[in-house]
Amino acid sequence: MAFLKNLLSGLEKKKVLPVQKKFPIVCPHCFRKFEPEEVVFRATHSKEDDEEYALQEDEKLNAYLEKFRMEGIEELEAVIDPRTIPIEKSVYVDEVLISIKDKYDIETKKRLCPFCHNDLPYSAGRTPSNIIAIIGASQVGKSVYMTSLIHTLETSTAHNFNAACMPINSDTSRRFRDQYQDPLFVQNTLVESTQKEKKQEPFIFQFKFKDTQKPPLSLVFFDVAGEGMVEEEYIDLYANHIKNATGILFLVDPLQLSAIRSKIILNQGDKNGDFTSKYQESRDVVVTLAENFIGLQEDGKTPIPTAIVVTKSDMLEYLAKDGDDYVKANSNMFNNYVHKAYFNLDEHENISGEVQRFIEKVDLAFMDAIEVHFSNVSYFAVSALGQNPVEGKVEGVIEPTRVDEPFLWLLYKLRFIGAGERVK
Ligand SMILES: Nc1nc2c(ncn2[C@@H]2O[C@H](COP(=O)(O)OP(=O)(O)OP(=O)(O)O)[C@@H](O)[C@H]2O)c(=O)[nH]1
Ligand SMILES: [Mg+2]
Ligand SMILES: [Zn+2]
Repeated sequence: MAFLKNLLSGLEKKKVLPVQKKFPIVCPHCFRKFEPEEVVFRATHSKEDDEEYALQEDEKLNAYLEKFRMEGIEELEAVIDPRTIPIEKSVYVDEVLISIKDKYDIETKKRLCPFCHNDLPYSAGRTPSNIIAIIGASQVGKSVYMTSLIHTLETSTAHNFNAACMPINSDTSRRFRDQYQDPLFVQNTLVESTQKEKKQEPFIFQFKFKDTQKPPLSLVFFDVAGEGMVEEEYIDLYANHIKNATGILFLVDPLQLSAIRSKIILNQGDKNGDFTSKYQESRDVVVTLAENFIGLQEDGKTPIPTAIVVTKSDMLEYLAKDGDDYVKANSNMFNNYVHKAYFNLDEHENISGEVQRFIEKVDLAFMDAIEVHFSNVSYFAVSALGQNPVEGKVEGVIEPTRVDEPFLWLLYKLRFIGAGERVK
């Protein structure tokens, strides 16, 4: 039996994708999907005496900006349709059109989405683009989790999978560092509640394997305002990416579960850590998603792989003290586990089962709502900080627990990494 299992997991590990070099593009701004041939280009210069190349208003871009209540741009360089350019003036790399020379023989590499005219990342069309939506009620820990996850991917997870993870460009790098990473990991302060009125820009990272036979991935992370997650208009305008997501991380906060909140506070004793006073039912988030898009899919269910992630698992230790009621003191939730080279299914099944039983006990209504609307789910528990902050500050070194596991499960489900089981 052990031999068979070994053989099977070996085969599983060898499963690699055929080498594909051209991929459909999903615009990280408007989320329309199109082929790499359909991109348009922005000229890199203007000519006042040529109407075609004069600075002009870009109606498509302005319509996009207006939709998000952002100021339009008066004049921009012309947009060039590559179909008007002779083939010898077009440059293809790995079958993907990446630059053209315009009629003045001036090169442009600025590819734009044909629908909204926003810039496309340079990897567009050359790597599969995977939108990872991080959703959940207000204050469940989305912004902190995204920061801790990306930080972990860059510093250890990528290495464990013989890959490198890095921001797609210097703008993403700067924004992520200034708004998320440095405040948390350098200044040890927590980010403010994400604003509902503000459009969140995507954070695009590349996950590139050292083995060139494996295609790299573009990961598009979105951090949304939890407050908006129960409003139809918000989802429609600011969270459209969820509908087009390749994977969903659905975060649930144990401190917002009425069944256990008071118990945790009580058991915490005189440690005056932060406790969110905001309270929003996770189930209401499912309800909004259901009426907005899941309900329109076949059987009213979405097949998008969805990781249900219990956050702030460090706080569950206060429950464990109370005996076996909800969580065992020796629960796997409290032990970090590092998946290396492949996704360990054994380890995953243990934790998933445990968290599922936990949610069943504390929020059955949410569990039922999930089962009715999501067909591809698994359960996880993470602590992005490894501690409870006090007055908006963390102390010492941040030691996350199991923070990359839900993400690796998504990669496994999307067949970017293999899986294996321990030999019993
Ligand atoms: N104990 C503990 N608390 C955490 C952890 N992660 C986040 N928190 C707490 O949860 C609060 C909210 O975290 P955020 O990441 O800002 O929550 P959010 O889901 O982005 O909230 P909105 O932007 O308002 O939707 C933080 O200020 C922390 O006090 C964790 O791993 N452990
Ligand atoms: Mg936030
Ligand atoms: Zn677009």
